[in-house]
Amino acid sequence: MATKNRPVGIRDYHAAAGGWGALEAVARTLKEQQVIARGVTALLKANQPDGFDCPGCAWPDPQHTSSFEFCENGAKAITWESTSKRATPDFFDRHTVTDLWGWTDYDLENSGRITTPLMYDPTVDRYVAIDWDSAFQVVANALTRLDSPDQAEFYTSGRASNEAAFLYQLFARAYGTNNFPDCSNMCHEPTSVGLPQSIGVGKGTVTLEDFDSADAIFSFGHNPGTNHPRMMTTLHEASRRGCPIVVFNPFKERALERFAAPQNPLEMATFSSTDIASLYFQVRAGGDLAALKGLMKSVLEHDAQDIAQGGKGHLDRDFITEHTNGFDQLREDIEATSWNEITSVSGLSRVDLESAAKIYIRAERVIICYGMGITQHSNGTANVQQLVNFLMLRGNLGRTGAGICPVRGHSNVQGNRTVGITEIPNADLINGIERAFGFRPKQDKGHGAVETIKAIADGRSKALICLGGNFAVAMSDPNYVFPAIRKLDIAVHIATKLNRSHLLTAKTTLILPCLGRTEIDVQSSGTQSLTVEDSMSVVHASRGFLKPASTLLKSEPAIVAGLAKATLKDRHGIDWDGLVSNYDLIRDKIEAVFPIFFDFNERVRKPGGFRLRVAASERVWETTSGRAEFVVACGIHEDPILKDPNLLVLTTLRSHGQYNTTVYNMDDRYRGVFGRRDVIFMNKDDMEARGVSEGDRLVIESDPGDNERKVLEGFIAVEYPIPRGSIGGYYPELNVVIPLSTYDKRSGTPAYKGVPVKVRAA
Ligand SMILES: Nc1nc2c(c(=O)[nH]1)N[C@H]1C(S)=C(S)[C@@H](COP(=O)(O)OP(=O)(O)OC[C@H]3O[C@@H](n4cnc5c(=O)[nH]c(N)nc54)[C@H](O)[C@@H]3O)O[C@H]1N2
Ligand SMILES: Nc1nc2c(c(=O)[nH]1)N[C@H]1C(S)=C(S)[C@@H](COP(=O)(O)OP(=O)(O)OC[C@H]3O[C@@H](n4cnc5c(=O)[nH]c(N)nc54)[C@H](O)[C@@H]3O)O[C@H]1N2
Ligand SMILES: [Mo]
Repeated sequence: MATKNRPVGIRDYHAAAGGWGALEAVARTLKEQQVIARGVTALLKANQPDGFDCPGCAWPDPQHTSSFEFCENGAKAITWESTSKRATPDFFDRHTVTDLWGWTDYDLENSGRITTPLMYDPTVDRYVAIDWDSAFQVVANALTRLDSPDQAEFYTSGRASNEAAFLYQLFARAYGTNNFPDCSNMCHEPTSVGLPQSIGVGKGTVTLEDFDSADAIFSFGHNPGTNHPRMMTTLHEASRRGCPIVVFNPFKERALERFAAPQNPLEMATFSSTDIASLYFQVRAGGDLAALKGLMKSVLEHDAQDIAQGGKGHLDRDFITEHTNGFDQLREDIEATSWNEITSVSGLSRVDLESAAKIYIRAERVIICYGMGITQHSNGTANVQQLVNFLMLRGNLGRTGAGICPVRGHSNVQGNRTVGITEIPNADLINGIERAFGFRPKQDKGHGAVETIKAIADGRSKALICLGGNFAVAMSDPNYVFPAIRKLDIAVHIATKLNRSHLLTAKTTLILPCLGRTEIDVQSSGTQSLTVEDSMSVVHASRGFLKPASTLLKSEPAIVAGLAKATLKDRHGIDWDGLVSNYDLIRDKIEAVFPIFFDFNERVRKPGGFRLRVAASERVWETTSGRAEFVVACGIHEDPILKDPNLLVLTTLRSHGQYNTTVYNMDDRYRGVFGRRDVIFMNKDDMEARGVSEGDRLVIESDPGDNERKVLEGFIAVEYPIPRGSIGGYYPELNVVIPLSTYDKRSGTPAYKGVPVKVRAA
């Protein structure tokens, strides 16, 4: 490979992840965003006891009391927010919305922080400044005019604090709808749907301390070197103490292979690094269910052998008998699945799967971590439940050093759910609101993300309010989504920076600019703290300290309260102004609705905050049966390629230089891609079979089975060591070939990582 001529910007990258490359990247970001002074002080306050919660990811901090934990991509997220660039009314005066539409996503956000409320004026095709009261009134009028509250959609992106999210769901429920599409619908919804059925709670069962005593860690479909860099500290430590780490991922992600910890002086001084994965299995995209059945089959076979030889076997029979249902059905299903099916769909050999199963059996305590590689498939929920089944064979739940660890996305996406952002309210939520506020919200099921888009496209929904995010760009199938959004009566975006969703103007369109995590939030009782919940159910305070980007910004809770007050007047007697004057009062109400938050204000003031109870961590199963359930996924996920060898399975990924739809720069350092994103990673043999050479322009076409072709032209082929049958490229660019109909029917999560496509040279 070394001597080959590669396309512009494509190189082999040999260094370990982390290390000096990461430090250099931070210095560059700081410079580009002109924030040297502001940014550096901000970095020092990230995840400190008296500081703010890093908006980068939801990985927990050791007690939230440690010294600054270096994180390249956390640093990017913070500097991106604390930039000195501003998108002022003057900026919007200079650029029409039609002009801005032609800009790249990078350039849109790079225009800087929005400084004042804006309303779209179609006569001049521009956003113009509007005062807050008028803005609230415009929204209130539009919402009041709808025939039914169910014609409105309330989207949430997972950055909102518990306080903002709680007020937001209270507003929508008091207004009269359960339409809560949220980023979780595109992310860990299979976790929120799958885990409750299996173990009675939709959250992970492990704590950060459990990683110190795990004997093996299995990692499925997540890329922590880029998306959860602080998790690398945990994996680095585990690896150094000899804990095997077994990875299932179609891509050889560099940080999972080897990592140099920037806080390790020896590794930095000697340019050395630590090997992370002890076994790395390049499973085919969409092959995890098969791989998991292979692992379980191997465990059951070893168990039977051991018993035949007079041993005690390898299953935790006490756990299975005492705590679970459905083991016999699981065993039948696994026995009925042939090794032939398992190996052809997973792309892994029986020997490989057996070697991983041996590590599993030898370990007394096992943790499984997983991310989008598991959830974003049309069988995402079944995938999650097979992870649980695998763990339960040896009782790896609810004890020290063992358990399930969904690695969450947005920094407070889990907290948003906990405080009521859900389109499927349960009785506890409804009863809690009635108890605390004296009115009973309705309990019918509202819209998730996919249903929202369909309702808007059909004209059933007419208003869209977005608490953060870039909904239209994050969804699959923009050619369907974009025109739909433009048909709305009203679209409202509570945001920090300009993005493409804001340019999809409706009859009325508003942008309401808010404070970011890093900024001081002063209300009438004084400076406020917010709270967030991390991936391990720890709730802690977050307090910004930078001067706000503009004096006209309001906090998210204040904006939500403003909208609610203008719309609802004094309906249900909720004192919106009072709640916002002092966030302790919002927290009192959170506690009143959700008793799990008892003594909220007191407990959250302790350094490090507190962990919400997760019953499954104590082997208490809040399922309908009161037991943990082995949920069988019959058969193996249908493999499109086995039906039509011309098809490939497309998976979409985040580069190292992006945060979801926010593109910080055009580089994906660890994968050796620089200055471009128009790439499709392909296996050499798949390229040859199609007569494609590296650098060739491609045509990618998905086949949703209806008459609407989804096509993308012009991206280049990059030869990459991934399994045959799998191809990969970047999100959100590739959303154009993902049909809206390709999603997990149980959770509604789009199958962003399992799209059957045809590929040819242009
Ligand atoms: N810097 C940064 N941090 C982030 C984000 C960001 O964009 N940038 N996004 C945040 C959000 S919202 C989220 S949800 C998380 C996302 O974090 P991750 O879950 O890590 O998300 P992805 O990068 O989409 O993909 C993860 C991995 O799945 C692998 N994969 C793809 N298909 C398959 C498959 O079929 N099976 C298996 N086993 N693996 C597969 C890919 O190769 C990739 O390594 O990160 C959060 N943190
Ligand atoms: N093909 C493909 N599509 C995907 C995925 C994939 O892996 N592949 N991943 C999916 C996943 S996991 C997710 S979570 C979604 C992400 O979907 P979203 O959460 O909707 O998208 P983001 O890109 O995180 O939103 C970025 C915008 O949030 C706003 N913002 C930033 N900070 C703040 C803040 O503090 N407050 C407010 N109010 N606004 C703020 C800014 O205006 C910024 O432009 O995308 C999904 N889409
Ligand atoms: Mo996410």
